[in-house]
Amino acid sequence: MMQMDWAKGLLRPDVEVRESVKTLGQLSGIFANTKALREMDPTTVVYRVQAWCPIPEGTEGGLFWGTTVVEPGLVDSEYFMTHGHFHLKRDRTEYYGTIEGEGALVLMDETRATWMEPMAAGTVHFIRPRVAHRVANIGKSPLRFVACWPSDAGHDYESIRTYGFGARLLNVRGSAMLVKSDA
Ligand code: S6P
Ligand code: ZN
Repeated sequence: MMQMDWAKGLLRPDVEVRESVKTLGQLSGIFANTKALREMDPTTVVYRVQAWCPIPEGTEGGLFWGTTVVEPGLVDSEYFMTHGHFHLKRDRTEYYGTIEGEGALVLMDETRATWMEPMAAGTVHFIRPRVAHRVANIGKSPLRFVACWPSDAGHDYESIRTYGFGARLLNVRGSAMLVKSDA
């Protein structure tokens, strides 16, 4: 059994919980404006992840549970966001559920068609097979969400590092807009 603090959107820290922190320095390749990024503190935290993986990674038929907190912020006009990934087993799906904050779930299929679903307290999102997913914080406070995914899904970060998403979520005159990427 695990304890979840639903108000904070966090699992109770425990030996069973894997925790990771992603900083601007670690995410340098994913933001468009590398010059603006270089002028920012590379130790700035962009998001934190907890994962409860009660069975070995790769086990067929199991499920993992995790929390993510994305901080508010911008690199030039691009919102702070998660790295984003396809699942290594492309047909594996996932649920995201928003605890609090204001965000956008950016989704991309294998033809690079990219779209978004708004995230706010209470929204539940089903991520379909063969769809890459990334979350941007478009608000002024931390964006907190939970995730549930198959234990044999795996993560393909490489495709995103190399090709990115088909569009970027930018702050255009104060509003969040999905703008097609050149890459
Ligand atoms: C795992 C699930 C989430 C993400 C987390 C960080 O399948 O989608 O727990 O790992 O939101 O995003 P990323 O793209 O860095 O894994
Ligand atoms: Zn995933």
